[in-house]
Amino acid sequence: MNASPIAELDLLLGNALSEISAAPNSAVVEQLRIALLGRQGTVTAQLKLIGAQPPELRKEFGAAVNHVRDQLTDALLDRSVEIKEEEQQAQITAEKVDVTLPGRGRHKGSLHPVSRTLRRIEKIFTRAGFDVAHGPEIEDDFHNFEALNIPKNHPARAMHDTFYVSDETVLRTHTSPVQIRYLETHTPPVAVIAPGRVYRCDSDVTHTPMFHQVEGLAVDSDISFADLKGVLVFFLEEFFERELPVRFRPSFFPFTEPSAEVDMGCVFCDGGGCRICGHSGWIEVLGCGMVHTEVFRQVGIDNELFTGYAFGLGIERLAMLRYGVDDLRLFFENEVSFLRQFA
Ligand code: 2NL
Repeated sequence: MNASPIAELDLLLGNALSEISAAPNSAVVEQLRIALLGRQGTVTAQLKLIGAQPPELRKEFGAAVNHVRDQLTDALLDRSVEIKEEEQQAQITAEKVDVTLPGRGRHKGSLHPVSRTLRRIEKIFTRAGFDVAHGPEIEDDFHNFEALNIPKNHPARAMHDTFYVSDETVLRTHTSPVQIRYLETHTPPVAVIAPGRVYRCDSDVTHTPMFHQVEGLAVDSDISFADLKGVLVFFLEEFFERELPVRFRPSFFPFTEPSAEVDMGCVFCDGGGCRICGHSGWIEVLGCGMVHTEVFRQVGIDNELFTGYAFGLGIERLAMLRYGVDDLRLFFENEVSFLRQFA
């Protein structure tokens, strides 16, 4: 049994509408448009059949085919607009930038721990009234040794301690020569620190051939050992940001008399005794003393009118104590993973 032509049109419309609404993209919509409304399309074929209908059906059939064509034309247009919007939305989603994501980050450089420690030391001493002086790293015999009461046959001059540049010049073994030069160009009262690189022909786990030192010197008409003690205790407590037990032990340096070595209470065990302080509760941090009369004589300062104190400390050593670094060599390897920890 054949369904009526009108019923077939209804079926065609129903199927076409559901195909259109299921079309996933504009290409499929266009295929459907051609298949339905194109020159060879199924609806176009129906339009051509209007004239072939019996006269009593022609008007109704014609209206029905036109209705189907209009419905499908609208549906195709609606679906393409819908798809265009879907595609645009998908593109926007795909291109969306999440501005709340954390950035990838840039690594900023930072000061080397030795530089940081040096700046910290300079800040404390300049606040206490000290000038900061610099001098050459290649020194002559007079400024590095002779003026400091280190005579020609002194053990500190032996080849194994000093890098000789020539018979008469060396890589400075301490920054004392900077202070000798300072005394040659300034008249007391003076208060100065001399930071910088120093060189010793020595290399093992606790010694590197180059390291950094700060020396300090104060000369005036009435300088005493009590002034020395006061300034060093002030410095250590500022540097370590805490009250510290400090003790002075008698020692010897050719350029000071009397001389002392300074210990502070171990910052790792608070004096209780640990591996770092050799279970003594004390850590040696400085050497110091009252400027030797021979040093004053060498630079033309009157021993009857002036006295002075001097001290010297190793910067790497203080940096190790402050930052808890247990291996001196880390300062010279420049491993980025080590250096970043001081950012
Ligand atoms: C240490 C000991 C010291 C000095 C350095 C000095 C400088 C002049 C005159 C007298 Cl111009 N003395 N410097 C004095 C005592 C000790 O350093 O253990 N340094 C790491």
